[in-house]
Amino acid sequence: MDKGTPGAILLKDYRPPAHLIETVDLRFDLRDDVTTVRATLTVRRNPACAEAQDAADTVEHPPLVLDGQRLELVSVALDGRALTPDCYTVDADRLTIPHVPDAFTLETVVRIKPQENTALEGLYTSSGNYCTQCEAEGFRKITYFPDRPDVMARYSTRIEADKARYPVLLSNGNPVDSGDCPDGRHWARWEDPFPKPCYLFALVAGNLRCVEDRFRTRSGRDVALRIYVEPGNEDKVDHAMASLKRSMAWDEEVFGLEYDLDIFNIVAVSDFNMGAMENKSLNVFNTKYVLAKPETATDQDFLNIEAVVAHEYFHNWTGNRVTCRDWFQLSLKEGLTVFRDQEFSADMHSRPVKRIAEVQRLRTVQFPEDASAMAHPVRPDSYVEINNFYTPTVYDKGAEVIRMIHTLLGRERFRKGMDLYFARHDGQAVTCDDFVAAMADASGVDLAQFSLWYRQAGTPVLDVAGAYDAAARTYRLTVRQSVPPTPGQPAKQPMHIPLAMGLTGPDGRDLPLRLAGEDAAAGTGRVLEIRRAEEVFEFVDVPARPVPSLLRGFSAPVRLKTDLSDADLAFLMAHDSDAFNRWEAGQTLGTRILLGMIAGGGNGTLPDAYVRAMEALLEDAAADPAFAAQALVLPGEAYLATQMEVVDPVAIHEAREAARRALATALRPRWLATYRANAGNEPFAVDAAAIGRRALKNLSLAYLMALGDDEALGLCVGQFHGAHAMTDAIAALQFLADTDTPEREAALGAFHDRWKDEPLVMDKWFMVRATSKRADALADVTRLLAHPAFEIRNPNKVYALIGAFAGGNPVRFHAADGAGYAFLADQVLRIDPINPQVAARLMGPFSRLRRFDTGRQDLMRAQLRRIVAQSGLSPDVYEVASKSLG
Ligand code: B3K
Ligand code: ZN
Repeated sequence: MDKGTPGAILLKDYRPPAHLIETVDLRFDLRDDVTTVRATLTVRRNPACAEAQDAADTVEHPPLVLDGQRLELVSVALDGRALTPDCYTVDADRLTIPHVPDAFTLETVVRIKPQENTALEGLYTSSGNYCTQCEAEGFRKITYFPDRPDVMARYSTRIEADKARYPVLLSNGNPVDSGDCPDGRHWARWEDPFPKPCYLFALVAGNLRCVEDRFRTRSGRDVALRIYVEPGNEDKVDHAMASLKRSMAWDEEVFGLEYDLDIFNIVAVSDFNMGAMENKSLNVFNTKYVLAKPETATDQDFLNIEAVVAHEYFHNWTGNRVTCRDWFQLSLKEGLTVFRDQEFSADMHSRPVKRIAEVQRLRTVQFPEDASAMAHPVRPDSYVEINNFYTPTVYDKGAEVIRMIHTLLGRERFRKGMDLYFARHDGQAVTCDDFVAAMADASGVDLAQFSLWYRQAGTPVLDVAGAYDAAARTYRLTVRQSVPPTPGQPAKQPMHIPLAMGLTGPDGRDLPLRLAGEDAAAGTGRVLEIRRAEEVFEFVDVPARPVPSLLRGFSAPVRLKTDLSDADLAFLMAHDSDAFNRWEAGQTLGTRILLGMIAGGGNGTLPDAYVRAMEALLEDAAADPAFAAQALVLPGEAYLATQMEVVDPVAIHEAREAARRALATALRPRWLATYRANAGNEPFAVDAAAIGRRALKNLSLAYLMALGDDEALGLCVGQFHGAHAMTDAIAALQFLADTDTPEREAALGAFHDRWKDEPLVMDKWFMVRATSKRADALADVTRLLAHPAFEIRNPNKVYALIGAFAGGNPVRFHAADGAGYAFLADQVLRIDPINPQVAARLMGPFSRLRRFDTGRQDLMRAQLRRIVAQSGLSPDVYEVASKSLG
């Protein structure tokens, strides 16, 4: 990390808070022009700091410093006495009161303008309803407060608003009282019994409809579950509600964790910077992760909703009951909660298929970040704008770190570690080290070297070579590891890496594994622990040359290099007992072939062995359609890019398209048969089997459409117009959108006319156009900026059109003339004054510029310099732009 960046906050500068807040009483008066917030805080000097100061003989009481931004201060009173302006100072970021007693009550009154808040952080309006987003540092835009997660307080909140326009008034905890005011207004008071950091505060006021259900916890507590949506959307919450109930049951069963209040509320809002927010008992969600019915949402949407509902619910323990000491520890709650939601989804559906999706995301999003100018450890040690650190590294690599602890400890000891973590830290704000200590203490496993995973950035490389000695019947694996340099970390230490593996015998079965020096074989699969730069493992009693199956289940987030031959990979593709590694072997082989084609070989033909291996998968597809639908996909363009020294997006696209056409031609009758076998109009269900059949059907259609003949086009158009489920409609639309046919325009027009009043469905329409492989994609995207359904202030729209083009259409975004780059820079500059978080997030592709040829690098740098030169740039965009320039 660049420690020299101006304005950077450093982990090593952490100090405990000088003052603690015991209770917070908030009164919100919501009016059209302005909202008034009266906050009454009971404050006391932090005894921990007071002792340290007394020991150092400093008698002087520390000043009270409260964060606050964009607040109009009306009054300040201390212990009931109004303070005159000479008793405090206010600047753009804080309120400071130099002389305060040890314990006191502070009352502030401020005015804010939620209607003008386009950054969607703090209190803002969405479709005319009020809502909040406080994580990470939005509470300071609502009132003066020590806005840091290690200050935990008990909250009570009174909300007053016009009754007709805002019939629903919600905050955290339990509703304790409500009433009418004389002038058509009403009020409600909420109390949250659990102390919490201010980033978990939430308020909602609006015209919302509620769908209600119940859950009885295993200790017999009846919990009211309420999902609030805008009128008209009540028919789209069943799946979210069912997902919530499944999550609650799963957390009790797997982790023994029960819900702790009588109400759990979810509110869906259409203007939201990210997916959802775990505010205590009042989760606020992007509508994208709540609303679904088969006609409007894809299978992937259904899966995402289940995962995000679970994720936010799981935060109640991992994040809310035990929270982060400071924002450097963000992965304490995020990595752990992602791991928990991944395990939940794996238990609900197919574990290998879920794992494949996780690894694809890790490799195409997190590995590139780890190799970019924005690379940072899972626990960063410096940031300029914390909102830039809600990253794939903190979330997804963070989850991998937890998964590795799970692998090293095993299920039972991991559970003991979790129990100890809660026993020690319930109600506290703690660090990643505290989590690792609980795991180590509960299990007796030494995790000292392991904790480097929190501190060292960069994706480790594991280089594994095998040697069979037929005479001695031994098989030797030599494992070497290295971690590449990253910004601020030129030299790395060896990591503690769990390497799950097996040895596959010539008959395709796993061999018993016995290491030299062991008395007997201990099963057929094991986890080798790599700790040094080089380790050698010698297996004895190996009857024939095995093919090693390495990194089963992707047991560590590393780049694996092996000396396996193409024939070995084809063998594993057919026989590996680990489903993930069967998929992986096919991907590795496919990657080799495609990289060869990219380098100019093969004139578009595929090795026969590869085609036969794919054919075998296709023949067997009915046994596990969901797995087949993954295994039959060629490595994606984003993944191939990570495998090249210098990324050539055009060559990648052309080679992959040629390979797709070759596979389509070679196996056309089989694709057609598979399409037909899975195209029956079965009743719609969101279970793993039905999702798998739809995925396989649509993959078959994709291959047929790669040929684009009349028969394929006919099937595609037929599917589009006859589809009952969005999964089928959008798949067909996407294939048509790449074509140059009248059917394309007809389908896009029909889809638009049917769905123009459904914002989430229109996002899909924008996304399909933005990711079209046609040469006119950028011109189309530029035109669509003026479409009536596009709104520059709505994050979903920006991500669906601009984000999808820049991040999801590499061949057009990276056009050699630099037009895509100029377009993205224009949009970043336009959005930054409106919403800095969204603007900064759009810049992801620029932060990876070093991976491209010098021509493209120069063009991207020129745009970054144009961005940095802009006056009044937000810290969010400035940080990404300046670090990307390097
Ligand atoms: N904790 C929130 C993310 C908040 C992002 C702030 N910029 C959602 C989640 O991870 O559950
Ligand atoms: Zn989270």
